[in-house]
Amino acid sequence: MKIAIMGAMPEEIEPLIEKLENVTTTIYAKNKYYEGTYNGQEVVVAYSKIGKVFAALTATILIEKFGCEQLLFSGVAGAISDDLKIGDLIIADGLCQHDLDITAFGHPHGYVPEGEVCIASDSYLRQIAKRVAQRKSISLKEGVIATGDQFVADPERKAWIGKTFNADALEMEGASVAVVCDAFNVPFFILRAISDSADMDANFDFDAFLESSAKTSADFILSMVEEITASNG
Ligand code: OS5
Repeated sequence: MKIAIMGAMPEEIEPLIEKLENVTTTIYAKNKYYEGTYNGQEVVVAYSKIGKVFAALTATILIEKFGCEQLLFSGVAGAISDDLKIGDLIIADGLCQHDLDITAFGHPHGYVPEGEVCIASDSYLRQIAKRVAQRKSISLKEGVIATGDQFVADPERKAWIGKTFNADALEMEGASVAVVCDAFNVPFFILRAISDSADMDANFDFDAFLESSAKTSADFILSMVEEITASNG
């Protein structure tokens, strides 16, 4: 079984690539895919580029071209919940699109006909994450992550997203990965480490903490791959 690990930005996958063995690379549809092994487990790693469209493209290719049967996303996010501080980890139990709006037709925010507002991530993979967190005494928050094609650096927009979707964190790719994996019936998991608080200081904090938070997330994902391998063995 091959596991896909994706991020959106180079910084989000570099700590993963460094740990791979037997690496080969393929350029496909203007992106680079790293096939290799970690702890004996076959993995395919890629960053999509920023935003929902690029993320959907990469998730589709990981599944349809590379044959991945599980997908783990690793990256950073802006915090909504006051509980979340820079460097903290959050796993998504559900993902929604905060910028999807056909409310003019009487539908709720984030909803399109034949879709759903919130897509649930795989419960088995969440259990794996909780086991890893317990073993390593890492605190893990679980909650809704809201996705949109917008870097949020505005307290009002942040508060609206939090209230409308009951969201704890926000980013720009997770829900589109969820849509793709749900459509192909591929179990998926979205992990984010907080890089900023999506408010006035967001740009500054993002630049300062992208690398360290991306590494925190990537290290946790690698521990999950070890746990998945052990569970399958
Ligand atoms: O992937 C985008 C979403 N990520 C999560 C995130 C987030 N999302 C929304 N609002 C927030 N407050 C968030 N905090 C964390 C992070 C990422 C945000 S977009 C950052 C763009 C930064 C950038 N722009 N140019 N470069 C970097 C340099 C560059 C130049 C050429 C090629 C590649 C990079």
